[in-house]
Amino acid sequence: MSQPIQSYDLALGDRSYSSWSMRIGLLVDRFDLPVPCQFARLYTDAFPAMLAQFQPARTVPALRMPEGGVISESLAIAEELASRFPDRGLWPDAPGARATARALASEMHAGFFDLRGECPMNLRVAYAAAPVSDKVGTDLRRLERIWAAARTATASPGPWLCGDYCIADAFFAPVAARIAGYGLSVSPDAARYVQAHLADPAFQRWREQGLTEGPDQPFYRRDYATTDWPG
Ligand SMILES: N[C@@H](CCC(=O)N[C@@H](CS)C(=O)NCC(=O)O)C(=O)O
Repeated sequence: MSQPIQSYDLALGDRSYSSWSMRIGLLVDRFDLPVPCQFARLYTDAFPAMLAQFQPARTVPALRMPEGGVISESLAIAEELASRFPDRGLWPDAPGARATARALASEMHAGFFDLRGECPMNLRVAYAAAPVSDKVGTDLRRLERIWAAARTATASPGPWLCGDYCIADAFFAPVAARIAGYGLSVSPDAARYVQAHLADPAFQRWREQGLTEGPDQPFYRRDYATTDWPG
């Protein structure tokens, strides 16, 4: 007897706060992937209840594949989606640009701990200019450098780093949100890249849907002077 055809199933957290969820959620939206998403809010009982259906994952995003296995880790999920939907262009076609994009996404996945730790993603608020440490400045200078190098290496003609929007750009979307939301100072080129994310329709849809998900999560609140959301 043949097995029933199963669907993909993707577990995600708060759109406003879960940066790893955002990366994969943006890929699903932007590349029109047939991957149904379910959401549970961090710090609620619904979160472990959802993840209980996605064993052995303990974090979001978590992807159940049609054949039944579950994988977590954003980069693995992005790679797997790129492999399973090869006609959608999640990675650049050209080998050189693809290599650059892979390196960018990997560095994002493995690093930028000071920026991530001091400026947790919060798409519900913008601060005029958050006081951040020199270590965050070091992360920002590194981002400027690798973004500029990627543009040069791939001769990217448009707003994205390696030609058309790809996994590397989705991986930096939450970084763009942090730079914009915390009022962090970056080079003009980097600021243009941040603006491209803020103007991206998939980014805007994600952010607007997050605003309707319920009360603010106190963990992400900071006592800095606020300003209007810049996008
Ligand atoms: N390295 C993981 C990190 C995932 C992660 O930390 N997700 C957070 C939400 S953004 C989470 O599930 N937190 C819940 C917990 O740690 O209990 C990835 O790339 O997916």
